[in-house]
Amino acid sequence: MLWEKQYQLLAQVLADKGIDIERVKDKLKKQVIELPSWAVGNSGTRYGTFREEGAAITVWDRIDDCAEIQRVVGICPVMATHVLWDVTEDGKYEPVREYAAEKGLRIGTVHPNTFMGQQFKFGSICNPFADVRRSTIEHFKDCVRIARELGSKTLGVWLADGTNYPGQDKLRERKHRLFAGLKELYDAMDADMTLLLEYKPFEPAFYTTDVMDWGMSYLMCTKMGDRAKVLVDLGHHLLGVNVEQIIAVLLDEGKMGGFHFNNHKYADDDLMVGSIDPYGLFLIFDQIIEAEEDNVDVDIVYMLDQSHNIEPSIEGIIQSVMNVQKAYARALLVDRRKLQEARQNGDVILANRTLMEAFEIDVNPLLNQVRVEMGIEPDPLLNYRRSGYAEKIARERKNKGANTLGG
Ligand code: PSV
Ligand code: MN
Ligand code: MN
Repeated sequence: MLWEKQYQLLAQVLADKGIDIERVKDKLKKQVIELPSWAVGNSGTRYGTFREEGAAITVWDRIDDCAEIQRVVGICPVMATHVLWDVTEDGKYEPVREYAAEKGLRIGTVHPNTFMGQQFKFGSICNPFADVRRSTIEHFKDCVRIARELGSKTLGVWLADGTNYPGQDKLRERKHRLFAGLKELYDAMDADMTLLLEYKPFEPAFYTTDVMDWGMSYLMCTKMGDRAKVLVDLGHHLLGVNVEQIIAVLLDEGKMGGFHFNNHKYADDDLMVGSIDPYGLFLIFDQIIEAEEDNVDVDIVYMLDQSHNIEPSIEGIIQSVMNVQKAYARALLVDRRKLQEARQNGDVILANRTLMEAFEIDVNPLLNQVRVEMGIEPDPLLNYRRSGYAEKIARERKNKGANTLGG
């Protein structure tokens, strides 16, 4: 195979640079990305949803699909869940955990849902009405119990709270309510659980959003304690924001907790990660690896959070996982000695070129080799296409009803 020869050549080039390819492969094999259960069902925009014949309808379908994705990619043995969606019809969670385990998956980050009920018109824990705040906190506490039942140690909180008009509510008071609510959740968690707090600049609220940026998330997490960290959803930034710098700051402060990977061009587009800006994704991983090399304690939960509106969901997810792997692999191949030397000499051009050189490496042969060593086929997408799984679920699920989840 051509890629095998290319791999041999790459191994030689890296050896000359003093980069240990075995170490790189080992890191790539240990990478773990949580699959979002909600991404395999039908999803869409507020204008409508295009149905996919084989889209997952039940929680069992979602587990089956995640297991199929894991079969071909090998680095996603974990399914992230939304509590309202990933439950049996009679409200049980243990069977979900058991079925996932049967399929070789464990349940990862548990996401409370405080945005889909009528009561949330004015927010959840920031709501001006105490009864809504109270019932949201009850839901939070319930999520701790659910996480226990699912065997999960991570809660991922995104709040849709905000206001639409100036004057609508007192902003400082909303901040107080926000902290009070989060703190109750934090205190209700087990000692080995982590709370990840996601931020988003706007939508569904359009004037103010209570957790609007990393600064607010960082502030809340710092006030809560060590087991609260920031969750960075790549689509939740205004245009031009330097996300990799945010990552660097959070890593340095010990508050970088998790990612929701996706890509955007305009707002919270939820496109396949790496499809619009693969270089930006590489620069994020570069920060992570640089921190690791500097012995910073890096403990990050990686998740996808995407909405596959026009592409087949499972294929979109497979492609996304591969894009993340490529970015990670390239960042692992940065010639850090050369980079350091260029920096010490104030050689901006060479420093930048060193990063670009790693970004430009064709890492497909390396990733193919990693997969073969893991006992899976080198090309996950072709492997999936050849398997007949898409046709099977289309046959079995067709006409069984449409299930539409948010994205
Ligand atoms: C909000 O836009 C978000 O990114 C949050 O993570 C939600 O939990 C997710 O989308 C799914 O609706
Ligand atoms: Mn998200
Ligand atoms: Mn989002």
